[in-house]
Amino acid sequence: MKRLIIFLAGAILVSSCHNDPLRPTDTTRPARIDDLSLDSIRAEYLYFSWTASGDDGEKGKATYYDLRSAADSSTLMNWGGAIQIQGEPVPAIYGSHEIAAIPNSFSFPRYFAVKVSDESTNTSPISNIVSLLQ
Ligand SMILES: [Ca+2]
Repeated sequence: MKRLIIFLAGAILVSSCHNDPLRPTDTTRPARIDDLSLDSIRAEYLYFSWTASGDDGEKGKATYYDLRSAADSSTLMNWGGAIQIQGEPVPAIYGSHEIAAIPNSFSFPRYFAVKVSDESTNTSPISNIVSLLQ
């Protein structure tokens, strides 16, 4: 009986380990989003849309979006200094039409882009940039 308990404890440990050879580590990042667009500008919200990327390139479902903005495109391209925006949707399956309503509290000009990550924090390249000049 004691041996059985030790065996079970070992099995649980192995099944929760990321290095389990039966479940290889995910190293494939989501594909880049190339169709980010600003569809509608309202007094209170900006409405963005894009086509969902996947967990692995163009397959599956990613884990989270990171939509950011900056007052100039070079800051946005450097990413680290860009402002994170709240309100992105949870990713749907690859190819889905995604919509985000973002509170319109920006000064102009303003540039926007999005990255998408999977559950292993593999992150896509930066998307196309959308500019809002006035
Ligand atoms: Ca992946």
